Amino acid sequence: MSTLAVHDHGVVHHEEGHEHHHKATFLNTYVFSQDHKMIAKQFLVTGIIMAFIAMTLSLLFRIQLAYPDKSFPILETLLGHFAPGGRISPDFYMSLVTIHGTIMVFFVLTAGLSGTFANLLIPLQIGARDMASPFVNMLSYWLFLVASIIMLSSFMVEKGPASGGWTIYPPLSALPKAMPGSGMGMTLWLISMTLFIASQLMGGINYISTVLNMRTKGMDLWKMPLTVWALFLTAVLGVLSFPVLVAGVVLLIFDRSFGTSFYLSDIVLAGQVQPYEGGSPILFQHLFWFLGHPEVYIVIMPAMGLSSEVLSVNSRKPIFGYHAMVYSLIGISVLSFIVWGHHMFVTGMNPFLGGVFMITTLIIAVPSAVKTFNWLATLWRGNIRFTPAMLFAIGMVSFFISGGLTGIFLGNAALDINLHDTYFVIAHFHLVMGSAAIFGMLAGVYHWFPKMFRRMMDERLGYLHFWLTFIGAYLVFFPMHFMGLDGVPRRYYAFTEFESMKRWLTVNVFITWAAIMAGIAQLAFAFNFVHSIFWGKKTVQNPWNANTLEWTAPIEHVHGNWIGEIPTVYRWPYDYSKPGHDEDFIPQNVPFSQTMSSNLPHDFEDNPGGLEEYTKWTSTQKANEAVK
Ligand code: HEM
Ligand SMILES: [Cu+2]
Repeated sequence: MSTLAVHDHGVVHHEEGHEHHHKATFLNTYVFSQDHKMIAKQFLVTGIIMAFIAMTLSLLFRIQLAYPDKSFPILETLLGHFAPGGRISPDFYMSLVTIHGTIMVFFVLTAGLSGTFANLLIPLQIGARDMASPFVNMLSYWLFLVASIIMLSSFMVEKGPASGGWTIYPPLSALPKAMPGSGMGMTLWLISMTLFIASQLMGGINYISTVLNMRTKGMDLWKMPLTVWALFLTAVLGVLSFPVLVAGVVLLIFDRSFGTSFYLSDIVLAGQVQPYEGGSPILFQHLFWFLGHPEVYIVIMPAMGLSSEVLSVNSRKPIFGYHAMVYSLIGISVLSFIVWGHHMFVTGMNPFLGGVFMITTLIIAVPSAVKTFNWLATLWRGNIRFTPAMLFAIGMVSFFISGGLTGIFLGNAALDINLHDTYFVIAHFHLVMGSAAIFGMLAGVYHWFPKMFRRMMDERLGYLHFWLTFIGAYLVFFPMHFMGLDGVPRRYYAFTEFESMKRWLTVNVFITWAAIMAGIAQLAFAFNFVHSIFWGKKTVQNPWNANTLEWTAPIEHVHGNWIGEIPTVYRWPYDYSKPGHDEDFIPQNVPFSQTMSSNLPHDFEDNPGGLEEYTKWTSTQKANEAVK
């Protein structure tokens, strides 16, 4: 093996020489690191902290829903004027819902999920020494952190954080005096999101250029693991759709502060006719959902990629329908841009236009079903290892099916007009997004923990975490379908004001207690995560016997990922349980001359010599069989 390290930026120098130009201080190792592996960990830890905060907010408003008439003095002690007399104030309730949704969707499932795994896996799985621009990559994390801090700081302003829901529709968001959450809190929301989007773009452009330009020898697009495909297409979606939200947000800032009227018209506030003319709040909805719909795929596609990988590794089987998996990701990506109108069926859009959006929306069910079918076929007759990561990946599939099915109902305009803004929608997106995407992320955390922290997580705590969360999530979200069908609206502070909804009180109490149980289960995860970083069992280099390149890199993290040469790739990543091979896995960097098994004949395309060798090899195999 060569002692020379060739960096992708073209600098050639001795391996031991790394320290002389990057002195390893605490600050540049843990804080201002430009190493993608460290940035991945930063995204992960920040994402987990944000997830716990958002979860706590949801438990607070669930308590309000379960006990709408009771007061809890402790709430006043904790929240001060946001909970006078121990009851959460209606305005603060709206803020809680808003910030819970915003943090979960953007800060946890977008930044926490993609930021962690795109950073960790893209360079390691395609055989690159780092991102295309490690410096911009570092900036991406820092902007994310600043955005998170600004979002949380809105709890410190007097009138509280933004309210009106994570979609921040005008006019509530555009008129600073409309409600408490339209004031300073909303301004902070807008600033935070603008920085957040800048962070996403920096990250996304880096991921895209890294995948396109920095793959190692032999790693053609059709040899990339599905994780890389999914993270790559996610980045494309983000780069194409987030700028539209920035545009929407900037116009909103203009309306709020500079007297324009992009979104305001015919507004009467406290009996006073407001001077705004022209403009339309519906314009904001178009801009928002042009991001908003692709956004739901920005959160689910990385989860799909991670789960595909975990399912294949732990079934000890090639992923079923690799090409179909990639094409369905591409199909979903393209389609996700032409369906945003399904969030706007009730805005009074022309029914013909509604019909067009309905058809495009329902077509997404096709690639979604292809993926589901392929996951199940991968599991079918596999030699399954039920590691915690595997359970979470199976859980992801389960939630994707049960949440996706209700999408088909909602996609029909005639049904959606009744179901819009009810608990049915809450049930739908918490199953697909709140549960499936989180489970995919957790599958990723359990599976790649040894790669990140060089130690194993505790399995028993992992099983405890899985079962309590899996059962808890169904107990919380399944009953909501029935509430929604009965017409219970979302974002109501005291639904018992209405006689017809009183009968749902016991169900709300049940859901709240299930949510508290699921919340407590997350402490098992938090403990396991922190404890294992320091005291977990030390890992071996390839603990899961997986094929992808990250497991060929040394356990100790080195700058540039591999000591000496970067591995060359000869085969696709799913050569599991191949006849004619001693072990049940063949890593991507094992040449065909060492073992002729491959599941993918096209591995021999562009390699006529290889195909010839393979044919020769199979005929000798056959001859041997005949002799036996
Ligand atoms: C077969 C696929 C799907 C279809 C046909 C579908 C359809 C729909 C429709 C029509 C709505 C609007 C409901 C309303 O507001 O009245 C909706 C809402 C939503 N969907 Fe889906 N969906 C699908 C998959 C997904 C996936 C995979 C995710 C996330 C990973 C997702 C996340 C959401 C979210 C977050 C909302 C609510 C947005 C809000 O108003 O706050 N959906 N879906
Ligand atoms: Cu949508």
